[in-house]
Amino acid sequence: MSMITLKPLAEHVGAEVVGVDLGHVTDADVDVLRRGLADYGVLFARDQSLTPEQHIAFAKRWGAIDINNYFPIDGEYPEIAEVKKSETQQTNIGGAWHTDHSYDQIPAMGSILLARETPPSGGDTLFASMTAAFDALSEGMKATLRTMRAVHSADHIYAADGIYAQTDQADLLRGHDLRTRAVHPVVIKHPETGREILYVNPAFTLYFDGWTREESLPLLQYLYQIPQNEAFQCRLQWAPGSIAIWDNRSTWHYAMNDYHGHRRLMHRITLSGCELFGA
Ligand SMILES: O=C(O)CCC(=O)C(=O)O
Ligand SMILES: [Fe+2]
Repeated sequence: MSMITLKPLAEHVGAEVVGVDLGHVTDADVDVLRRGLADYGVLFARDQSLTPEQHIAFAKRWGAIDINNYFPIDGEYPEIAEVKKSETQQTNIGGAWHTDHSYDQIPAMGSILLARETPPSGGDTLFASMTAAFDALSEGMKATLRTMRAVHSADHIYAADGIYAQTDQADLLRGHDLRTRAVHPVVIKHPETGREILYVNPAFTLYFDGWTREESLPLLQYLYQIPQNEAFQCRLQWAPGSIAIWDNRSTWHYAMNDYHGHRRLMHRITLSGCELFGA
């Protein structure tokens, strides 16, 4: 028996987890959370004063841990990546709509992000349901997209000549010499629920397989504006000790960069995933 209650945060995505100390979860709690993550795409809990060891132990209840190749790692705990912005930095991490790790052939399942230091206001994270975005399309568009694949990469973001290299996050990030490329179905089936998901994102999707970038962009842009409708989103407002667990297959996220002059430090553990298949 688990004492956990899940309270939906919005119509299509997100639930707040109440009645749990994530530092001491039972197997029954983990089952409820696993089902909740599949149903809601992102789970959010407040006031979880986990130590780094407890954060890692909780992550291991979900499966294996991926080490992100780009984010700075907390020296003592290689499993924990730091997502941070100082008082003097202008650029944040994740400040545009994206799905983590779609540039990997076996993308990370999700992440467990724990807020350590938060600004007095701002610094929220938005999540969008890519299941709801797919459901909103016409049957004709759905059928066409089911036949397509898309090419993803992170090189234009993280490489030595990529976007972050031009910013004040450049010195913190690693992996400038890595090269990534992955091809995934445009419509994937969620490995647990079987629900269909629109699996392209503005950060890492380059073009449709077999199409040019120029040919791909108009359709990609059409698809991208759908989850940007607030009706498909939820918003997480952080305080130290808030924690989010998200599913990278069924959601996009966006870290707001509206707290210049203040520090924000998050600890992220990335959860390993599986290969993604179409319908
Ligand atoms: O800082 C955040 O709220 C999220 C940053 C992000 O995109 C990530 O950790 O994957
Ligand atoms: Fe992200």
